[in-house]
Amino acid sequence: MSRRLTSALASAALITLAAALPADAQSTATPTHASAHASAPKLVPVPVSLHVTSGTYQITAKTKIVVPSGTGLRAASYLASLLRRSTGFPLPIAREGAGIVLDASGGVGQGDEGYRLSVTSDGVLINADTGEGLFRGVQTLRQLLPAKVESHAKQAGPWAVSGVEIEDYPRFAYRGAMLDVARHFFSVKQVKRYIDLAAAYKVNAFHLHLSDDQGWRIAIKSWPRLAKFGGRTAVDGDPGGYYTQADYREIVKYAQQRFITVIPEIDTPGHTNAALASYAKLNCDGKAPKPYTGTDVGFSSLCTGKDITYAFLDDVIRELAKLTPGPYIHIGGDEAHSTKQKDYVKFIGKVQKIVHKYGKSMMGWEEIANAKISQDSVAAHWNPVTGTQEGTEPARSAAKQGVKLIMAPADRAYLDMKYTHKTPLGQDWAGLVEARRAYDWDPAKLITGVGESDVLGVEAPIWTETMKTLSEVEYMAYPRLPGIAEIGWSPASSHSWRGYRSRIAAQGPRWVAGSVSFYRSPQIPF
Ligand code: TNX
Repeated sequence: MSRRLTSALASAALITLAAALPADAQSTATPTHASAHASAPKLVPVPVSLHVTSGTYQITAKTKIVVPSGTGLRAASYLASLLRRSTGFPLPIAREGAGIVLDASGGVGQGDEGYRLSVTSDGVLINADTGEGLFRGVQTLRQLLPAKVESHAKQAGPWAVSGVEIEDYPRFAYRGAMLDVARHFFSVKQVKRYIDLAAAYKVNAFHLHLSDDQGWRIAIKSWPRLAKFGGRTAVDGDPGGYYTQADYREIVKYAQQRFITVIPEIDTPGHTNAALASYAKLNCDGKAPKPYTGTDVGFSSLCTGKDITYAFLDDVIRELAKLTPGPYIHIGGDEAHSTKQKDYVKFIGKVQKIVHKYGKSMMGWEEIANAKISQDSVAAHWNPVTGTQEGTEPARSAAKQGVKLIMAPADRAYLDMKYTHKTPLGQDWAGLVEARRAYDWDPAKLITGVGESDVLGVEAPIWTETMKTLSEVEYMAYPRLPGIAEIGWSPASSHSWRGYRSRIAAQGPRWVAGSVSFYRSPQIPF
């Protein structure tokens, strides 16, 4: 992902240039945002530029998906399976001819994720410099089709795509979704569905919170009791579970096919009761605590003074790094209230060394920036920002150290916060987060001293203390997750609640067709 990140960062710089232009010059650069035209297709995230043109293309039983080079195959097979399922058409993938053409021969010049899409009566053409760019373009094409395209069963046509010229690329390199599989466990099948739903909104990182006080969810061969014993529990005494290494590989591969990087998190030094309960020797007093099924935070800590702690982490990180093609290992680092600050700072330094030893960069929650960390590390800002900028020290410390930030403020981006006081699931410690609150903020303007170039991107975490089924998770994630994804992808100049509100409303019928459970926010005209 690092090359991709660099080029996406370069395109972010282009956007910054565009934003520096006077307002009317800017409007020529991005003349027709979808929000401005009633007839414009309603896309989330809104593309950089969109022109409605005349002509309509019909997908029929004779339509082919044309991929002039092998680079486009991943995007083509994704599109083919999606369209075959709902249209019932054969949609063969061909090397040449007309139809839906996915061309990765380059010339777009907007980073790895950039693409151009044009629809005329003769066909659909998606151009990109990479297979990844084609894949993002395919997600846009999907939203140009009738909502019933999301159905898992065959539907009657017509399958019309109306004329459009789109040019598009992301504002930020990182647009993440995080799923907590530790508080409640979710099967490989459920995880795949969550990944798939996020891919539709151009999310490109999937962060798996694999361990916490209540459960350890990944098999580590050198420490088998972590999963076998530590994986048994979940919040409220609900059934636990864990992924075998083969399961994890399957998730990684599934994400890869969608150009999504998996980031595994082993939370340390706090949030570690499941590990401490599995191995007595990891505890300072040599005594294993009981498994924990409550929802308190901040009571557990690895024994930072013991050598075995680092031998343990070396084994875990080595095994995880081997299974993970992406550039990051997430080491948690949040809410280590039971670790003394001086021990915490030393601990983070040591863990960062282990992560580097296995060829990866360290990602962590923002507290890791209270330690001196290297510039390839990434810190995720999560503490809610009050009007007074209180609690923003770690994020500012990251920026000062040249460490990039992911913005995931709990009072905007936490998908486990209740929408209203009536929401049956979720928590409210960071306040209520209705659809508008989740969308209406700018990651580069949240914290004084943390600007556009300090921000790698955004992330929407979902913590599952109160959620046991995937449909509950979906209800909390939709419509908020697409809002966060749009903030990460679309140019700052396109940000408008009014425009977004009508575009996100148009996603409702798509979720209905795809049986996605979602919250019908009264703020959105669904
Ligand atoms: C805080 S945010 C946590 C999680 C909880 C979440 C609940 C963060 C890095 N830690 O352990 O699950 O709040 O909203």
